Amino acid sequence: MPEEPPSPPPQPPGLTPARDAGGSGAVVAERRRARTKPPSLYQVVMLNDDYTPMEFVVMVLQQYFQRDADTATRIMLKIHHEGRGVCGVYPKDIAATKVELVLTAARRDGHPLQCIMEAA
Ligand code: TYC
Repeated sequence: MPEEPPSPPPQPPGLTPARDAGGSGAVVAERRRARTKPPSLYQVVMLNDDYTPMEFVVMVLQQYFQRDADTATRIMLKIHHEGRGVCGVYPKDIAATKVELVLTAARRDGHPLQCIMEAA
């Protein structure tokens, strides 16, 4: 019965055996570009309105975006004065979850706060 040819040894990710250019039988590993791309990032943006209390926005920034009180206040005031502000930058599914959490909390408390995500 014919025997199977031996399979090449497994390679760590990112490495591939090079051709035996020198004919010496030596096998070297070449580095390849990693096949996985980093996840695309989205910024979660909050929009100003005339009705949502400032304290609620500061609480949202602290609770859902892990901002300390000073940073949360600064971001809230930026939104208040400029119309919009970035709460944070995240991979797509995390950004979508944060938008959902903010909108749910705002509607629960009866505020018209708007929160969107956009490609960073
Ligand atoms: N403009 C609101 C007020 O004066 C405060 C506010 C800030 C609302 C940021 C929304 O995303 C917002 N009460």
